[in-house]
Amino acid sequence: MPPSSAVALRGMALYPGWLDRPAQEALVADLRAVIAAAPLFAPHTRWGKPMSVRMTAAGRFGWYSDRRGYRYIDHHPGGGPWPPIPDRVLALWRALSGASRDPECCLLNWYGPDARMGLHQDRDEADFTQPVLSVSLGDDGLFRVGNQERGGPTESVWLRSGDVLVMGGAARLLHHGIDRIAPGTSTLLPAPGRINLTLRVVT
Ligand code: MD3
Ligand code: FE
Repeated sequence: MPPSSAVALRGMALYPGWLDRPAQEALVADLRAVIAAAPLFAPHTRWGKPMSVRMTAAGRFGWYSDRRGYRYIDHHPGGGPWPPIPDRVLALWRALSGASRDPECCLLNWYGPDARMGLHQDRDEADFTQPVLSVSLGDDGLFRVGNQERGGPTESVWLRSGDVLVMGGAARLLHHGIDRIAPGTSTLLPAPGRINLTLRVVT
């Protein structure tokens, strides 16, 4: 794949098109196996409303939420184990994250045409000195990044299929979200939608 250099976005490093089309297709094949072993589910918010993004995970932990709150759990909500993180995903983490530890959770977010994710911080992990790495596949997603505190100015950028984003240092605690996707902008997936992988060290 042609190595692209990083673009700085509020302290995050964006690698546009880091994965070429064959690499994206290979990753999607790996993720089909993950979803077959650990089916997508819709986490509920604390208020009992299902989130529009469907999720599953690979690795030691998966992220889960229901009326009892947000947390990591060591098994799929259906009772089975989380599958292992695919080797090519681990290779991506080791190449780009700069982290001293391997990821313990590979969250898989599936966005249908109307799904979105509100502004939030990722703070359910124990060690904020460990970076987060995210991979976008399929249709474009409008990513919004804000500040460490609530409120203040935000910046938006379209994340496209094959883009990789690394959040380390002060950027690790920035508010962020996905306002919407643009259905039909990619031919990678058989139906309109977007997949995001978010890799994190949890403990
Ligand atoms: C900036 N996912 O799973 S990826 C999430 O596209 C999440 O599904 C979004 O936010 C998605 O928590 C955004 C980009 C991202 C991921 C984690 C971050 C940006 C981040 C953590 C800290 C700062
Ligand atoms: Fe997040």
